[in-house]
Amino acid sequence: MDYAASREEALARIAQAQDLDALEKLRVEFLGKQGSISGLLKTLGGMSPEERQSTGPQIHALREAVSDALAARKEALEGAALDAQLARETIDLSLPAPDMPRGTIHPVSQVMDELAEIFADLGFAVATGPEIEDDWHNFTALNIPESHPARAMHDTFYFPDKDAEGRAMLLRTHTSPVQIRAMLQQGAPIRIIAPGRVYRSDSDATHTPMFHQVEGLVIDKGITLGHLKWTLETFLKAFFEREDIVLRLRPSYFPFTEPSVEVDVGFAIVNGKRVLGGSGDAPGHGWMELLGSGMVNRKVIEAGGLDPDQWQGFAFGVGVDRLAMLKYGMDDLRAFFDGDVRWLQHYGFSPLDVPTLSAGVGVRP
Ligand code: 2U9
Repeated sequence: MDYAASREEALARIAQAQDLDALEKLRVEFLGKQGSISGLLKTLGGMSPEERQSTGPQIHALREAVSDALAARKEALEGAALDAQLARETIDLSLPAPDMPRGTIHPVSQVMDELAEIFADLGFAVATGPEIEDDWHNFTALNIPESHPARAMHDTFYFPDKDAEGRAMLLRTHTSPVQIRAMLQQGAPIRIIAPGRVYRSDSDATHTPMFHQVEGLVIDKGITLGHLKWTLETFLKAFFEREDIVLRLRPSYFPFTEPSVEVDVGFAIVNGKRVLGGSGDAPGHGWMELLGSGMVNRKVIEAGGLDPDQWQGFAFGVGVDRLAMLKYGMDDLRAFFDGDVRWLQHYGFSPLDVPTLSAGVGVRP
């Protein structure tokens, strides 16, 4: 056998391999388990000692040469591939930067950050939950049984199929199921706000099928309407950044709270626009309905797995989009969801101005 010729042929073919795949095929052909050189090595076992002494070193030298050539060619091909990639992937650092960053923080995100900041200072944690809910968490646990008119009133988006437990599935109509889940999971006491998207099949100038809510829930011992009023007053003063915010509590009805109160905020008319602040009873002033709230219904505390004779609480709910419009002066809710970059340039916020209580929660861009 002419090992020198085999070697020349193998090295020539390796030198001609154009890419790593072709080279790998050659490695398998020569040195793989069934490879030609591996085959030669296996013949050593059947040779006489003299034959092995003369042939062995030639076969080993052949294997060494082929293996070195494969490694060298591999390095060369990899180097060439890297060079090609580096040549391809260039960044022109001399290009001018855009004249200004285009993205801004959406007013809804800004207001949610402001709410989290203000309520964190009052000891509330932020809780979130699924937007696809079942009718027990969204309705039944909140004292809205199947026959209750509130179920129809919520204009619910239902899914066609029920879940494994036979519960109707829906897009949550309020963030209240988040608080039910929190009561069941963490027990009492509780101080949370639940901000997020909610869905109702309702669409006109002031209603969109998806909007944002924040709800709050406090469960503890000896909680009264006084705690509710102080909390909402402190929140609204911090949010609107005015000390002269005046609240008016009116009796109302919600299935999940008893007693229930609607909260109005006093406003004045300044240059034809409503500006929050002062008593709504003053001349030229009025009251604007802003929040719903109340003491958590005993049945809801029970549904949350707690004993209503031990634990009491208050809850409230308010539209985040509505809060943003009032604070930052937008007049059309639909523009919130158009994704128009010009609107965002005007109404959006700088990502660098994070709301803080020390620097002001509502820093304008
Ligand atoms: C639990 C118990 C009670 C949350 C509440 C309201 C009153 C309310 C509306 C405000 C404007 C919805 O966005 S809106 O249309 N909300 O009036 N929400 S009390 O009560 C709860 C929640 C969870 C466990």
